[in-house]
Amino acid sequence: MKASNWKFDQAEYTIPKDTPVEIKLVNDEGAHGLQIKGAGVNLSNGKTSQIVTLAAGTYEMKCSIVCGTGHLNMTAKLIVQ
Ligand SMILES: [Cu+2]
Repeated sequence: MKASNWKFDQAEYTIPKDTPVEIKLVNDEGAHGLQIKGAGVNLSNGKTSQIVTLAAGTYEMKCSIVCGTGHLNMTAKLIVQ
């Protein structure tokens, strides 16, 4: 997942369920974090990746660092199927 001012590079990301997947955050521009609600993911402060195994569903992603005027627009969906 790539972040810039002020968006993620995709509106939706799809990963397979019940499979370990490495979630990686790349900041192309600015300083952003990534929080995935209900998935126990919070990438910020130098932590840039985490391996998760998730059940099927749709998870809300958002930037976890207050990064500027577009911060509240930094959302995306993680679809696990
Ligand atoms: Cu932000």
